[in-house]
Amino acid sequence: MSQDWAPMWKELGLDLKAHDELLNVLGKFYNDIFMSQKDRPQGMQYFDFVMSEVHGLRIKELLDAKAQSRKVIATFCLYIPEEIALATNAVQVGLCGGAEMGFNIAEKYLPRNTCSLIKSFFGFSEAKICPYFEASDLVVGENTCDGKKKAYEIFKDLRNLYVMDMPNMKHEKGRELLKSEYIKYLQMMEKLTGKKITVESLKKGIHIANEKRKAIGRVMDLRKHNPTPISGKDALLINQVAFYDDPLRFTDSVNKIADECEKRVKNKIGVVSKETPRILVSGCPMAVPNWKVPHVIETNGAVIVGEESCVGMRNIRNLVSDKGNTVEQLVDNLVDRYFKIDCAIFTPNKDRLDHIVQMAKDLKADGVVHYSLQFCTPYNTESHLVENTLQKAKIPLLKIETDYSMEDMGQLNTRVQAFVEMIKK
Ligand code: BJ8
Repeated sequence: MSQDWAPMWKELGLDLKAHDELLNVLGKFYNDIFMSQKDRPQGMQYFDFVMSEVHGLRIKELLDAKAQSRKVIATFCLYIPEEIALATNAVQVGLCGGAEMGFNIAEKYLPRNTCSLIKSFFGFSEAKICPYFEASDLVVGENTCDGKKKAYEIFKDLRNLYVMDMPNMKHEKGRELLKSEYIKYLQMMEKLTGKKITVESLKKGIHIANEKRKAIGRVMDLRKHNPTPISGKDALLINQVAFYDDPLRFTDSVNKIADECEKRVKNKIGVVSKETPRILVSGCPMAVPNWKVPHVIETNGAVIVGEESCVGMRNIRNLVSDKGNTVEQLVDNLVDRYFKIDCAIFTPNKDRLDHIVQMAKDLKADGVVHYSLQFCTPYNTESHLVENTLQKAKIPLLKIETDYSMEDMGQLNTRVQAFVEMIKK
C-alpha cells in the first residue's frame, strides 16, 4: 500500500481488525499465486499495483468522485449495463464476493446451502470488511438465479438496494421485459444522479465500455497462439480488475499488455512450453480473491487459454452499436447486446453450449474444465448438457464442483493432475 489507509477505512465504518485479517490473507494469497509465476508480461506490474491498492487508492478515488458529486454504483452481475452509469457520470464497480470471510455472519441470514458467491457478498457487507459497499451510494441487484433473488429480499433491509427484474427466456416477451427494465433503470439513475441522459452521453458511455471490451478481447484472442503469451491466472486477473478499475486507465493498461503479448507471439515467447496441455475453463464467475481452481490447474502442468465465464469471455463478447438518434434507439442497442449474454439462468441456453465448443476450437484447447460452485443450480445442472455437447465434439471434460474453502485442495489436485495426464496422452 502506498500509504496508511486505516483512517479512511475507520471513517467508512469498516471493522478494522477483521479487515486487516482479510488483507493479510489476500496479500499472502496474491504473493503465492501471482508473484511466484515466471516470465509474466511486464505490463502485469500495473495489475499487481492495482491489486495492492484495491482497498486503498481505488477507494480514495471513489470517495474523491463522490466529493465531486458523482455517484458510486455497486453491482453483482453482467446484466447491469455500465453504459448507463457512465452516461450519468457515475462510477460503476463490481462487489467483492470471492472469499469465505464473513460466512458465519452471512449464515445468520441465509441457508448454509447457499452458493459461496452469495454468502460471500452478504458476509463481506455485514462483517464490514468491504470498502466498496461502504463507498457506494446504491447497490444494484438483479433477479437472476433464485439464490440471489431471495437473498436480495433480505438484503434490501440492510443496504440501499435497487433490484432489476430479469427475463429467463430469450423470446420477444423476454426482450421486451429487459428493455422495460433498462428504461426504468435509466430513469432511476437520472433521478439519483440529477443528470439527464442524452444521445451524446449514452454514446460516450457505449464507447468507453466497448473500448474496454475490445482491449480485453485483444489479450484473450492472443492466447490462441502456442505457446500462449500470458498465463490463465494473469488473464483472469485482468478480467477481474475490469470490474474495479477506472475504465479509461484500465483500457489503456490492457492495450499495453496486448501490445506486449503481440510482440511475444511474434517472437514465439510464451509463459509455458509448446507442449503444455491447454485448458478452457467454463462455468461460474470467479470473483477476487477466488483463484483456487486456476491455481490448481496451472500448478499441475497445464495452462488456461480461455474463460467461458462472466469474469472472462461472457463479459466482453459482442459490442453495443452506437448507431441511433434517440436515447430509446440506443437502449435498444444495449438490449441487443445484453440479451445475448448466455448465462445459465436462461432456459434453454443452447448458445452457451455452442459457444463453449467454439471457444475450445478457436483457442485450440486440449480439454475443458467445467467449474461450478456448490449449490449453484443453474451451472451445476447445465453441466450435464455441457458434458453431452463436449462428448459429441470429442473434447475431454473435467467437471469440478467446489466452494471457497481449501478443504478439497488435495482432492482437486489429484483430479486435475489425472485429467492433465489423460489429455497429454
Ligand atoms: S450473468 S453468471 S454474474 S447471474 S454462482 S449467484 S448463478 S447460484 S453469479 Fe451470475 Fe449474472 Fe449469470 Fe454472470 Fe447464482 Fe450460481 Fe451463485 Fe451465480
